[in-house]
Amino acid sequence: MPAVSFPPSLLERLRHADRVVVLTGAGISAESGIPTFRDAQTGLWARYALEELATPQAFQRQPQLVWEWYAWRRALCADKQPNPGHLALARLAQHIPQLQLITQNVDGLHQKAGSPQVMELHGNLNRFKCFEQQHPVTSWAETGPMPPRCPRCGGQVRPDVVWFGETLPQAALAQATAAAQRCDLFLSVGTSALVYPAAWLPQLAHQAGAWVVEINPNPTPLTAWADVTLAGPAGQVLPALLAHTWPAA
Ligand code: BV8
Repeated sequence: MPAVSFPPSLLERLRHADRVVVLTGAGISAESGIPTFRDAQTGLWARYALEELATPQAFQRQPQLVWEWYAWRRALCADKQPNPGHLALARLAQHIPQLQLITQNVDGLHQKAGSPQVMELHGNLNRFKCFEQQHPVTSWAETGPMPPRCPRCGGQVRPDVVWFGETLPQAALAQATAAAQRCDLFLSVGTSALVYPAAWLPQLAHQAGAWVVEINPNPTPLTAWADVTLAGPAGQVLPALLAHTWPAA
């Protein structure tokens, strides 16, 4: 991958930015060894469409299959570590006190990297609730039926993630929308910008006059209108961006 060059205007803008929003997607976890969403269907799960696994209807139809898919993903993520891209965003928060880090990811790697504030738009693989009443569930007998049963209402336990066709956590979405509409700079990192409403956020920022910067080795629907496109892997581009912006740090 050729080295990415940083326009001096971007470095200047980042150096003096007050309000920066970063939206991350599965691509920022790729260098940690976690398959991205669209190639997550490797191996055992290749024969299922995402819509057969990541929807409430799929869970109601085949609760054990969906439960096992998420158990497989949890196991896949359990030993993965933040990569230099996650770590660079944790350092960015030290330079930009009002940084808003919004993630579509459910792997918890931004928190592991030390980012002080992480807005999880799509939930977290390691949080659970019951399907029927949304009761938080933290433990269950591993020997019992899968999915486990809610100790409060007997409902089936599911991962606390947002499935396709489900609305996002309203408070997080409202906070993310407000941040996008008033930021100076919006970084879209490692996302295909295909899933809504998250994919609206860079558009809102652009309409409000912010500079939109895309960090992705591949083109996406953003590439055509982003102010700057840094075509490279986040684990290389983000550390280099910080090093060029704050060389003495
Ligand atoms: C909603 C959690 C209101 C679960 C996820 C019809 C009916 C109902 C809804 C819709 C509909 N049509 C459209 C919609 C809306 C739908 C949607 O957007 N569908 C898409 C497919 C068109 N959205 C919803 O349903 C949302 N809810 O709208 O509610 C509503 C309700 C009812 C009816 C109507 C409306 C809920 C969406 C959330 C779904 N949950 N995840 C789980 O993880 O199992 S989505 C999942 O995919 C991710 O969380 C992520 O958000 C999303 C996109 O994935 P990305 O993160 O972008 O990853 P992807 O693999 O796509 O791309 C990776 C990128 O990384 C690539 O570009 C690659 O080039 C790049 N990359 C690779 N390596 C690197 C890299 N970049 C940097 N560095 C690298 N090293």
